[in-house]
Amino acid sequence: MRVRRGSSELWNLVVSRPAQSSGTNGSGAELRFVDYRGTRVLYQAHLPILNVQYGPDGEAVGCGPTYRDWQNQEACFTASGSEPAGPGYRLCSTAPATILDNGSDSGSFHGVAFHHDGSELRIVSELAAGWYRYISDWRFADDGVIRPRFGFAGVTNPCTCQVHTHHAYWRLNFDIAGAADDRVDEYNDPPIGDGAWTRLRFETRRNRHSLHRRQWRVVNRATDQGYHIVPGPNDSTADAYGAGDLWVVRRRGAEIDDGQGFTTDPALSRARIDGFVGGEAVDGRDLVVWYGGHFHHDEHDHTPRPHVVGPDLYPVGLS
Ligand SMILES: [Cu+2]
Repeated sequence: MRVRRGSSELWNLVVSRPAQSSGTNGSGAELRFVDYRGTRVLYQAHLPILNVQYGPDGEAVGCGPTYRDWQNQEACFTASGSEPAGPGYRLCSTAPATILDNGSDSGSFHGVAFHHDGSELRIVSELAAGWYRYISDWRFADDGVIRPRFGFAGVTNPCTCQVHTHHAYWRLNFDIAGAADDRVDEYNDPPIGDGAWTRLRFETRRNRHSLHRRQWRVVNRATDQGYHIVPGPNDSTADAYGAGDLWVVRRRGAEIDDGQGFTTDPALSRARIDGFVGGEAVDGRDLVVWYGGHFHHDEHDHTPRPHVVGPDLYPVGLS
């Protein structure tokens, strides 16, 4: 998929539909070789780990207690347009509509829908895992901002009306201007160390911290280009089962996910991203950032808020 503005190319990336995505359980609409204005920014980006966790009320009526779900079963949604690249990849003339947009668990298309609304490209797919419906939604703005989004819905079922929490973990393999020589800095305001920005020198797990307005940036050490990761307002903070909010690890080929298939056992389903944190130096390496979003889902809470999580990734030095 390419996005051009006049003679200049803004985005160039390769997309796999969920049914062909990588990982033990798939990983939604998966992206590779993401270039912005001719500079490689991501080697691979996807969502390989996805869990649901029920509270005591749900558990008492036989829900869960947890589910490790899958992200490679495509569900039908509404998307109209043509398929110039073959079946399952639809270029839309109007915005696609998933169950989160129209409340409908039907439609004539499954696969990946592409739509450019004048300022950003959306790459949308709807997934099914049991009675859950998940929305895999990537947004690539013309100004370089990337908005990974993941949405939560379901069909009528005795469990979905019980309070539960969704935990979704993106794997973002940044390759800023090439694979090597990246680093990650953490921002805290008020500062925790000497200044607002602190370099993360070793593999680590970090939590979001709203009182410190905690953010991160991944930059190439030589060019200072990169992406600034700003947590989304709905992304919450991990509890014990939620495992964490952000991890920085060295890229290793075998670490696409934690190898766990579908299970209801909390001890097995809990995301084992900590297992990738081995104390290795990450300053100047080929890096992977795992980013977790935690969505508390209570169908009796009618406060209008999006059933969507995801950070905003702002380009640094890339325009
Ligand atoms: Cu839910």
